[in-house]
Formats: sequence, structure tokens, C-alpha cells
Amino acid sequence: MLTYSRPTRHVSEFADAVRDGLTKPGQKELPSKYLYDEVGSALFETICVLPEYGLTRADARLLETHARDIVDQLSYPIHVAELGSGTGKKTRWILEALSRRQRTFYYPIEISPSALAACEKELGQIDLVSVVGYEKPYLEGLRAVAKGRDSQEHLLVLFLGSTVGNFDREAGEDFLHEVRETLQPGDALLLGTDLEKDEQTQILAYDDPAGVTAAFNKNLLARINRELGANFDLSQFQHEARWNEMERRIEMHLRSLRKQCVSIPAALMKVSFAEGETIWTESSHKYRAAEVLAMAKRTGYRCEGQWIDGEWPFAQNLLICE
Ligand code: AVI
Repeated sequence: MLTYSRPTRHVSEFADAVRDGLTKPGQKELPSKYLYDEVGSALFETICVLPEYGLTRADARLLETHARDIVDQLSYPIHVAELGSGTGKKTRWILEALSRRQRTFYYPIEISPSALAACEKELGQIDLVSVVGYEKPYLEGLRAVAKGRDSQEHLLVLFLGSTVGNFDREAGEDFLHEVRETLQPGDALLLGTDLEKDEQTQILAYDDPAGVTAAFNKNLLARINRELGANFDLSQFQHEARWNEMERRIEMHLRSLRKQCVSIPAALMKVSFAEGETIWTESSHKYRAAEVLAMAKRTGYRCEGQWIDGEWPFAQNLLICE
């Protein structure tokens, strides 16, 4: 007897996104959030320690060096919510600085259950810090945290690692505005932004010689094979990192090495690729320090501090809600 099992919501959302992206007229696309399944998240952790990818080290160095200055600018009592905490390693510096002043609640908001578990384990051991994880999308999680707080308590929201750069510039600004709408005057947003640097350094950061970023990018096709029953031949696609000068962003693409047709049963589709055609999988926008200040002002914050790393141009921006 044939049985039909209805796809879970998670699988059918992924299938819809794949179908929409691969049937777009002109440039084919896949949303970058799907890069982060268990395999993709592990590959991203490896990217963060590559010598060519200075971003994560710069982010962490700034937090380690300036955590005291940062917490000195905040209004108390205050608790911390982090958007996309990952394993939360860099956050330790801020939580330790805060725990010298008060008992602190830390709310990591993260859709990867394994990253959330690692984060709870890593940071739950700091004295006077209580960790309460939210396995939710960013804004949904932040709204839940904001709703649960007492009226005299402030919130510090962490949005580190230049994740804002993975939004289109306009969408990034809209997102900062939505975060602001969820917060109260005097609350704070600590925003990490990767700054523009020379083209060769930027390209190498997204096309490392060990091929880890290539594996991270190609895993998206492997994930479509695993979860949607597709037959992508990974050897027939090549990772590519491009600097788009006009938009000031790195774009990751997967280039088809030959004319080919792929079937994706769970998305009820077959898709053809011309030789040389690409799928655009991610954008990573780079900023100018002054641009971040202007963006903060337009979205309802004043910038109370901006710290720039001396080795790898990256800025930590402390934005206070007006
Ligand atoms: C998560 N995000 C900020 C990373 C970035 O640099 O845009 C993702 C990444 N993609 C390739 N390498 C790293």
C-alpha cells in the first residue's frame, strides 16, 4: 500500500523558498538563512577561525578590550538579549563586565537548537548570570523578551558579528528600526559592523585557500539533496566570491560548470542551468564608520560610542534608544 506523508512545515517552507529562488527570472537565488543547518553552522564556526577571516577575531577583540567602557554607558538595572547568539563565545566579556555590577539575565535568541544548547552551557557558568534561551527568529524572540520584563528594567540588545551586513542595505536599516520599535528610550543596541577594506583582503575572507567557505556555500546544495530529495552534483558547481563595488558588498555565488538539469522532488520542480550560470546565495555588506552613525540616527538611536579595531577594520557601535 502506498502511504503519503505530508511534509513538515519546516520542509515545505524550505521547498517553497527553493522553488521561488530558482524560478526567479534572470538571476537565480537562494536565501542565505538556509546556509545554516547543522553542517553549515559547523562550517561557519570553522570559517570564524580561518586566518583569512579576520572579522570574528576583530569583533571579539573589541569586546574584550572595551567591555568595561561599554557597560559604563548603560542605564541600570539592565538585562541582555542577543540576536543570533551562535555559541555565544564573544558575549562572555560583556556578561562578565555586567556581572561585576548586578545579577544579569541573558536571553540568547537563536534558531539553531545545538548552538543554543552550546551557548547555555558556555555562558550559564558565569557567576551572577542566568541564561534563558529562546529558540525563535530574531524579532519574535526579542518581542517575547521585551514583553516579559519589568517596567523599570532596561535591555541591552547584542547584534554582533556584522550579521546586519547579510541584509540588503535598506532591509538592514528597516530591521534596526523594528528593533528600536520593540525597545524603550534608554535601552541599548550593541551593533557589530564589518568595515570596507581593500578588495583582495575581502575576497580572500570569503574564498579561503583551504576551501572551507566553498564547502559552506556548496553545503546549501547538499542540504537541498538531503532534505528535498534533489540530485545536485556538487562537483559540477563552483564557489565564487565577488566584490560588488557599486553596492559595497561581497556576494557569494555557485557557478554551474556545465549545462545541466536538476530535479527537486519535494519542491515539485526540475531546474535547468546554462553553463556558467550562477545561483546567488549570500550578500555581505561592508560599511563606512560614518555611515553607521547616520543609519543609527535615521532609525531612532544616538551613538554613544564607536570602537574600531586596529588590525581588521571592524566597528563596535553602542546605540542608545532616543
Ligand atoms: C554571519 N555573517 C556575518 C557572515 C559574513 O561574513 O557575512 C557569514 C559568512 N559567509 C561567508 N563567510 C562568512
